[in-house]
Amino acid sequence: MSNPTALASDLLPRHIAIIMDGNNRYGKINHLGEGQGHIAGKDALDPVVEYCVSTGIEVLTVFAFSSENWQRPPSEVALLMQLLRLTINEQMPRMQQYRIRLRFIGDRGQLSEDLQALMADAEAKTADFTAMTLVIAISYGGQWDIAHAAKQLAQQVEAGQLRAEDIDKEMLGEYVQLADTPAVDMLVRTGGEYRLSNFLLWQSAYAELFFTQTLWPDFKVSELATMIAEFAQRQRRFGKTSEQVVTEQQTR
Ligand code: M2E
Repeated sequence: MSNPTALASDLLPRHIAIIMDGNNRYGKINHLGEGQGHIAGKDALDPVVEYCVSTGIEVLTVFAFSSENWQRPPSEVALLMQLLRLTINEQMPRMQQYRIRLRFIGDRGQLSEDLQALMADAEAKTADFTAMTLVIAISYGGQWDIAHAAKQLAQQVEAGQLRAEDIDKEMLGEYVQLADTPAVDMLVRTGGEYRLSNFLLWQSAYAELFFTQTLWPDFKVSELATMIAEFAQRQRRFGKTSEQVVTEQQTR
């Protein structure tokens, strides 16, 4: 079944990004052991992925591990790395089943060789799938992303292949991560904080923002569906004065 909420496809987000926050608080509230909140959070993504595929969302990007997360206690970093390994291995049959392309963004050089190899292998095995693209941001930061793009242009200038005066936002936009996918339409943050936390800064320039108190392990597809309906409402007003919207509704 495609687009089960029956929203016109021009009112659907093409690219949804999610900051999956609240795992540690979920662990504390539910008296789980250290790191167990992340284990609970690991499984909350599956129904969200299935819902996005069935709704016709083209790209879903999730923040699994930020540039700043390296500063967490070493035991938590180690657990998250182990969970990443485990999750990638676990997800591969599902990617095949749903024909989902898996991609990773972030500073891979920071990750262990075996994790880098696992990521490259997962990308290669799913490269031809077109039902949806699932992007996992690991060791990712929006400022790193923009600096990394700037460095590539600077190297071209240094090599005499590019003139500095020819650099504009369109050109820089071709070198940030996900330059080949639609911009983020909808950015969701769970866990009750009202911050972007250095997620997809460039790619979210015009994104509609959604915040919820729900902790990530408690996040349900029904809440995402409500947000997508709200997104469609907001799109109907996009770039128009409230008077124009009223006039349009009257002439319908
Ligand atoms: C994820 C990673 O906090 C992270 C722990 C591991 C699972 N996770 C959250 C992810 O974001 C890889 C895949 Cl293939 C899917 C989800």
